[in-house]
Amino acid sequence: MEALYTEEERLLRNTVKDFADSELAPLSSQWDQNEEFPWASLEALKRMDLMGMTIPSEYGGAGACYAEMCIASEEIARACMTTSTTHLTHMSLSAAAIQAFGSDEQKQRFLPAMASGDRLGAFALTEPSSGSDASDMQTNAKAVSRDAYLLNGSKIFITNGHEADIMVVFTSHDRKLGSHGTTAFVVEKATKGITTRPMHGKMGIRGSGTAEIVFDGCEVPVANRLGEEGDGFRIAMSIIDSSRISLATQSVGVAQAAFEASVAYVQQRETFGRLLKDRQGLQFILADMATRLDAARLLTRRSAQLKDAGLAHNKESSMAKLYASEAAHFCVDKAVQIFGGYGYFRESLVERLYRDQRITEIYEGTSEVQRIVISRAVLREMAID
Ligand code: COS
Repeated sequence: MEALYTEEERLLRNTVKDFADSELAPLSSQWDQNEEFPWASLEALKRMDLMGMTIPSEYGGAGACYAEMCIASEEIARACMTTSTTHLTHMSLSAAAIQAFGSDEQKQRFLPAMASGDRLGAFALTEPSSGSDASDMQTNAKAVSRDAYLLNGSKIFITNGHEADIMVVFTSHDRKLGSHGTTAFVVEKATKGITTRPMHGKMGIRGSGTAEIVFDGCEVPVANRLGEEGDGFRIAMSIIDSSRISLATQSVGVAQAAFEASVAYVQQRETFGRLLKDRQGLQFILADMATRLDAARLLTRRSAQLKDAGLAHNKESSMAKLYASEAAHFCVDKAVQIFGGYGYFRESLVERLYRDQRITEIYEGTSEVQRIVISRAVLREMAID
């Protein structure tokens, strides 16, 4: 696998890996145990210029391509899933939506502070009654003058929702129009009429912020609308298409962490007078973990390369996200099994990885939604008529 990377990519991996091991990993347990937002980790990412990695250099970012982003993001997730979730929501959802669909004026206004990490982003799509069925939004945007809209409604499970300064918010102006009645806005947290309520008690990625957001007569200028009225769902779906690549890479990162812990453990732990590594049953498990990990990484890299080449990648990013999250599930589950009782306690790394992994099969489209996307694409491509 390493041989498939260029010299620059290997250098990038080594640099981010060393950084993540020394600055992110030591804090990861603290964020988890205290349900504490990872501000110090974000400061470290800012110092490394990673907050705006994929934002073009003209807006203050590093201008990295998706293949490079995958390499860096895998290392961040390997070290700390809480930090990874916070970082990817900011960069691959929120900033990415402004980057792809904002006017030049909007990009100049919002992206530089997001690229530096001085202003954190969120992406508010999910609502209490619309998760997988994302176009069925109830948050209403009503044009009240030529210059402004009033937003009313609520969003739920929004990552960075309480902490973010800038939110990309999806609304409906006419529910009868379904996905064509949706509109996206960039909403600044300081705007009147916004209340955020942190949601506590998650199983994993416990330090990441998750919030409910209520819009109560929140006035947003027309100048903050992304695209035209009616473009909202298309914007959301197209950004999520790319962001699923980031999520796949995050899954590879958490799987890699579980794999490395397992490989180290079987070389130290003895049962019945022999090291675990000498037992074929354990060797077969490691072989399956290694194979699924590489397959997940390759699918992810392919979708990133398609994205970088400007080619369609809707099916391929769903495949990468689906496969990588399920491969990660397999790896963390086997890791806990290999560690036995030691893997079942809070102080064990694999216990946290087991909890942190689970969300990768749920957010940014459940595994079931990925299967819908893939099967629709396959049937379209292979239609007989
Ligand atoms: N890119 C651009 N446009 C897209 C698109 C995409 N990936 N997917 C759909 N669209 C467009 C379609 O072309 C269609 O437009 P027209 O009516 O003009 O033809 C419109 O959006 C509606 O598409 P479709 O009918 O396929 O939408 P569905 O309601 O059937 O929903 C799924 C499709 C389930 C795939 C979608 O709702 C989804 O991905 N849901 C999960 C959302 C999610 O990830 N939520 C988690 C949020 S955490 S950030």
